[in-house]
Amino acid sequence: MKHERMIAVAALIFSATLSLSAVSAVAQQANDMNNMSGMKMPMDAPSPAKGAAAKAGDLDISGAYVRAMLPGQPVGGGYLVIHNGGGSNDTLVSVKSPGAGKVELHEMKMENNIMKMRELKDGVAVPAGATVELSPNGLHMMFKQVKAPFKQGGTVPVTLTFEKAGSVDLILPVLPVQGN
Ligand SMILES: [Cu+2]
Repeated sequence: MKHERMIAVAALIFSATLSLSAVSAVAQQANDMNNMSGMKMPMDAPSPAKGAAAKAGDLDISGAYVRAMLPGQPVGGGYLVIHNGGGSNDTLVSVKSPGAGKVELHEMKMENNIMKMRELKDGVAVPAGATVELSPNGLHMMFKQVKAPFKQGGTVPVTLTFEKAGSVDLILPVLPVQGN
């Protein structure tokens, strides 16, 4: 009897290990594919093909996504790339989402070896001809008072408002924390 139970437990552990290694194999494959593209990108850089894209006047928005939230994580992070193909400077002044009480624009900065985050009350400048990236460990959208934690496979609608280009709606996919 006792022996049978031990076998059952061993089988359970074995299948758990198996599914874990399947997950890491998939992650490895994703990394290999990133490397094959020949572009030098940090491991957690967004893949523009996976994110949402939109146009607002002279602005091209691409690679827009939010990260799945970990259990107990109080806030969500959102990222995108904005290219200003026009001749005048613009500014991303605000972000709104029905999925969060408020969305702030933040930046991360190293100060005395400590990563600090602060709100950019004046928004994110998008100079003429420039490409501005909101990415993990840099500029980002911070979703506060999130109504339901962002889950992989889900979506989060947002409205971006620019000083000159006006407002644009995007549906952001929720991508896994690793391997996106
Ligand atoms: Cu933040």
